Amino acid sequence: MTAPLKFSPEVRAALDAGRPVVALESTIITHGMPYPQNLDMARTVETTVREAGATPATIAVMDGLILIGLTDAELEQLAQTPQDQVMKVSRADLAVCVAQGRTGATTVAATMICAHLAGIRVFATGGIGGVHRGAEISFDISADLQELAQTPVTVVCAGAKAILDLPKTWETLETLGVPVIAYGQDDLPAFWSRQSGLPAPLRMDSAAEIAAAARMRERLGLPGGQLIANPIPHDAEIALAEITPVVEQALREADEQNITAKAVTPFLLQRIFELTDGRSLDSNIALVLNNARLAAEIAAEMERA
Ligand code: PSU
Ligand code: MN
Repeated sequence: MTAPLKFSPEVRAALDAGRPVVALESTIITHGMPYPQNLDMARTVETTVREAGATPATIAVMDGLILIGLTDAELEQLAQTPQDQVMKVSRADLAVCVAQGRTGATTVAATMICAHLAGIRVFATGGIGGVHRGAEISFDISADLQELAQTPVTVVCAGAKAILDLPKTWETLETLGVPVIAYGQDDLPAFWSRQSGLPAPLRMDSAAEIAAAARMRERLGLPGGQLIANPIPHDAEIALAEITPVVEQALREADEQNITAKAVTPFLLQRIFELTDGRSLDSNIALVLNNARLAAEIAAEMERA
């Protein structure tokens, strides 16, 4: 029996013809941004991928099927569904969500699984999940990290958010054998900020190098993907010194209100949005578009070889 995938005609045609395809996640739409900016972002990121010469494949679960590429009506429906009515689907939830015919938005981990099932090798997002601050007590470590260790998809992000424990996140990826590659600079970027103050373990300056490294992993029989950390564009960044106190306030509030598990990231993102008068969202959208462009270039390089 094969996986219950439903391809949009656009994605099916691109894959059949060997044209570059870029996977996109849906948790960022339902749990990462408010409506209507989330819908606008989801549409713009698809347009950006097309303009960069690749085909976008937004991934989500609906009606017992894994959708690889959404129609505009499906995108709109997902973007409008309140957070508490759509499942946030990670590796642990994927089979249950599909089997029960529920609506689910896929995280980085689940999107990687679905992309791989669909034969898509490159995926653009904003930020990955990671090791949460206080993980030594809560044990809250995103399944995204383990997924990168086992599923062969190259994920383009803008680093991890400072809501996480960044050093522990990068250390964990190293332990899991995941190449963390800064794009075009020596430092790891930190989502809203170009610099984190942490040196990147690896650096690359072109999409061709990134595609070549992915191919070499395959030849060497190494499982898992690669994480590309692409710095936010200069004009959209919020300096680390400016965003850090905001993040710390949001973290204190989450603690006071006993927010835990899957609710942590959505709560923090919403509070940081409010505390920055929406600037964090503008930055978030800019970096997603920037990642979509790079992912499209990488996807094209992968098809070339
Ligand atoms: N980080 C962000 N924005 C997001 C997410 C993470 O900056 O929207 C989402 C992604 O879908 C990611 C998920 O895969 O949250 C991680 O959730 P958790 O920490 O519960 O694994
Ligand atoms: Mn978690």
